[in-house]
Amino acid sequence: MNDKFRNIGIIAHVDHGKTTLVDKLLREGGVYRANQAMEERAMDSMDLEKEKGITIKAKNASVHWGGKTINIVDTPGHADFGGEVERILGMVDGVLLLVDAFDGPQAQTRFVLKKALAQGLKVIVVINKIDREHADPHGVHDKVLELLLELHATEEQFNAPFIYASARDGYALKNLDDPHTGMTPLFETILQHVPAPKADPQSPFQMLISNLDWSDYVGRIAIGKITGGSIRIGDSIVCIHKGGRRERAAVTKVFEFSGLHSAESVVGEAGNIVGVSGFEDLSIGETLCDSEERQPVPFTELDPPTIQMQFAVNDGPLAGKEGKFVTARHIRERLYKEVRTNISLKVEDTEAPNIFLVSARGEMQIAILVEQMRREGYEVLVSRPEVILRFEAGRKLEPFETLWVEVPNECLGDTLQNLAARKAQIANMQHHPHSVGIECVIPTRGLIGLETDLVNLTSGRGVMSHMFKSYEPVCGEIMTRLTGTLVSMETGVATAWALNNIQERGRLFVGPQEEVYEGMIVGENPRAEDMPVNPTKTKHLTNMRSQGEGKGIQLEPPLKMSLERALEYIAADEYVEATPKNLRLRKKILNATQRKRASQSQQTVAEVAL
Ligand SMILES: Nc1nc2c(ncn2[C@@H]2O[C@H](COP(=O)(O)OP(=O)(O)OP(=O)(O)O)[C@@H](O)[C@H]2O)c(=O)[nH]1
Ligand SMILES: [Mg+2]
Repeated sequence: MNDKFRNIGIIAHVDHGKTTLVDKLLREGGVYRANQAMEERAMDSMDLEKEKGITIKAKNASVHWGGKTINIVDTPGHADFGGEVERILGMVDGVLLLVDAFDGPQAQTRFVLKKALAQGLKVIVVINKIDREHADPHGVHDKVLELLLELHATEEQFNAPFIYASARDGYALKNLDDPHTGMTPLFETILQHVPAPKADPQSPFQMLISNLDWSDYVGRIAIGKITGGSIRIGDSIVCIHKGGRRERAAVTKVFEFSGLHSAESVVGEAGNIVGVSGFEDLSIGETLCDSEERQPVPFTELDPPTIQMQFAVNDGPLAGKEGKFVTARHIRERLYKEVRTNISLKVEDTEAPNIFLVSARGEMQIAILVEQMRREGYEVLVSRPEVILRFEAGRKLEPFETLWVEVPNECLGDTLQNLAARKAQIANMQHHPHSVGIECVIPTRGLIGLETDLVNLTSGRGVMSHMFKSYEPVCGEIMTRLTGTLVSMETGVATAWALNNIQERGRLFVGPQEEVYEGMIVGENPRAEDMPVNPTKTKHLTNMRSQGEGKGIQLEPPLKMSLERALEYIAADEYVEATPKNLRLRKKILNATQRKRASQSQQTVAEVAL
């Protein structure tokens, strides 16, 4: 035991206020000088996190309170990033489970709580956002107890302390009618209930790698909790790699967390969460220790990915115009680099040297990776997400999820119809005064595009959350897109005149003066088939051309999809072309004749595209 430290993880469903709570803990933990401006949601430091307003990566911070160092790990709440939560649980000794005082426990509340209980971690329940209108902290308290029962919490875990908080307004309470005294009640509860880390300063050095970081000065940094002994610069230590290979190296730097940043430290002490540099080639889940003779620290395997997509080299006519990194080697290196830190992703080579398979928890996780790659100057083609099938005893199995949807009463009919088309089986319906809660079991395939449909069906008032359930026999076809496409048959520049004619056939995705190419999807055909069109056509000029011709054309603004929307929109024989400045949709096979031949032949389109 090392009583100087407390290590906690902050876990919850998306948007229940984790990062906002960390802001207030940092402020009261003395991270900011009295008059220093405080950034909102300071832990969401990545550009994409700021833009999207969600946490994507788990991150460490640290504060001092009551004579102790409290290491805090903020985690993402979106289901696609569940792997980030799983991997950090080995680093902490307790968790703050945040639950929105109005929404109550949601799908990801259940997922993260289940994982924390399984690790035997101490739980403190924080019912947050009690300032919200219609907040029901008592009702939510009962629902959390029900959830703990359902998840087979031990008696000790069931007797978890409850704190009521408004992270936004900066107070936490042990009882709802207590006076507001900032975050003190929460700090006190943490010190009382989260045990000091079980780590003996006298035993040999040992640390499980729970996170990786990179610094231009020292290279790769392994982050984790020291579960035994201590470490200093110059110490000669061993990494037990996956598969058992032992590698020895000297420690070049030791870091510890201080506020939002990490700072160099003379010694890494037992029980503290630290960063260690000295090894180049490390993965999360590996063990650092003092000697080759030791056994690795057990690492809990993560839930497997359920969907996969192809990442292919951009071979379209506009390839390489914007991106710096466009070759198969570039893309391959970038993907394999990603999986070293993003361990719930998997990358595989395929038989085609220019195509890689990336597996993930959900399309959002892949969309974030593609977005990051675009910003770094990569160009890549991405296919539609497909679920990962399994074969057992001669049967074909696919992943299913439990889905919770809450919609306003008047949208119930349309929502049920949409769910039925996605092969959802309704398990339970709960009628509230103005809304209905639907619980159902749905194939993961059926979730693709559901969020967009729900926004449209309920004018943004519906909420949904889902959680992987099990692999079951495949349940038949799901039609996800009922429309066809308008496909360009020429390469060139789109003209207003041509687009004006095309827009009579369907919805446009491109505007005048945009570059198009043969096989590029330039619009949506309301009918289910693909229709060839020529967006580059110009009006045949005659000598008799009257004044004003070509003017007065009114084009509808083209539909520009977000990356996530585009990924769920495309069909199996299509790609999203992602470049630093553009997102285009295209057919995998660009040439019309070849495409026709491929779809007629016995082989699947996918195979021919390889
Ligand atoms: N009314 C109210 N809003 C809050 C409170 N705490 C957070 N919020 C708001 O809830 C939204 C989400 O807050 P975040 O702190 O980003 O939530 P999060 O749990 O970190 O979200 P993810 O990391 O994406 O899962 C923001 O708009 C916050 O301002 C609170 O106590 N009361
Ligand atoms: Mg957050």
